[in-house]
Amino acid sequence: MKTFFSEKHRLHFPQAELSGGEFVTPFERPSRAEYILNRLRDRGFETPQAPGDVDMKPVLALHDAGYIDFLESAWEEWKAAGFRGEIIPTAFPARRMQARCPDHIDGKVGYYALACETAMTSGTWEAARSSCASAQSAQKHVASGARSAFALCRPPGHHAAIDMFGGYCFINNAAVVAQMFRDDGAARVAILDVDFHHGNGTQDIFYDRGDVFFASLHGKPEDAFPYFLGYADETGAGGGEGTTANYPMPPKTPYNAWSEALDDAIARIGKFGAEALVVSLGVDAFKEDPISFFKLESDDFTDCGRRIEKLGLPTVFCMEGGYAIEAVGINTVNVLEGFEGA
Ligand code: SP5
Ligand code: ZN
Repeated sequence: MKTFFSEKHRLHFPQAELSGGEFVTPFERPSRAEYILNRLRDRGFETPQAPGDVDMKPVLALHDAGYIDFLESAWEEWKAAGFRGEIIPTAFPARRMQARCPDHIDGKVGYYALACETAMTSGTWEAARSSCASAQSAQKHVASGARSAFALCRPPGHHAAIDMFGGYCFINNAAVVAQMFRDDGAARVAILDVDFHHGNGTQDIFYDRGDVFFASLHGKPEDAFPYFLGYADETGAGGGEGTTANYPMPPKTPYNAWSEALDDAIARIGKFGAEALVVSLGVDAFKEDPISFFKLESDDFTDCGRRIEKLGLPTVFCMEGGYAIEAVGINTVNVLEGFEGA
């Protein structure tokens, strides 16, 4: 399986994440990519290929134009306002307030944010674009006949909604890949999100669309970020009724329970008649993940990859989360090896 990866991910490295009332070094940090690259090399995978330029057309087909403009100009506006730190939202359009975008950058940031753990810096936008470019090159590789490809995306994407960033995400890479498969003629596409966190952004983007099935396995919203989406009774709306499937699970969920949800999601994707599959590949369901609460072991990720392969679909893996830094490479590559028949 070929890997697509851009060194430009390094341009996104905020110093701070607000966590438990403290500023800590972000869990989503550049060294995550190094661990994954090292493991790919150690296991004999092909040398990763740099992506081509990002194509903004499918990005703008899914994300709000004002949101994309905001991401592009946020850093300059933040500096021009005289702020000295990294971009961190502090005020939000909470209940019974106006959902109108302010002019001042401090207000705009809150308008377009879903959470405030995710800081933006001078290089964030370029890194986000390069991450999406890796996903797009992986899609093109599969669309031209490869069975599968791995987009080593950083920053990740699945929390990025139509018009919101947060959860370490800015552009929804997996959603863009799904849209590109549709544009290439696949009548139906599925996205399987195995990251520990609910893929609220992906769900938001496709909630009323019947052509893209979205399934997410995640920590239940009562107990886990992003807290405000991902309940089992969210099943889609309008033409998308029945094409969203959520599998919220409680603290300490082990692989036997998690894999039952996985099998159900896989069966639903098969019945849906998907012609291509996008996997939002987070490995934060791992038992040692510092911000998550499932109990998967490293070998379970191999088994997960095997089960996904049984769908028999052209598949693009997009990297999402996974913060147990020493194991992130092992767990990620285990999924890919399981898919390839290990
Ligand atoms: C892509 C992805 O995995 N994003 C995850 C974003 C999670 N952000 C907030 C996490 C808050 C967890 N706080 C628990 C701290 C336990 N030490
Ligand atoms: Zn996650």
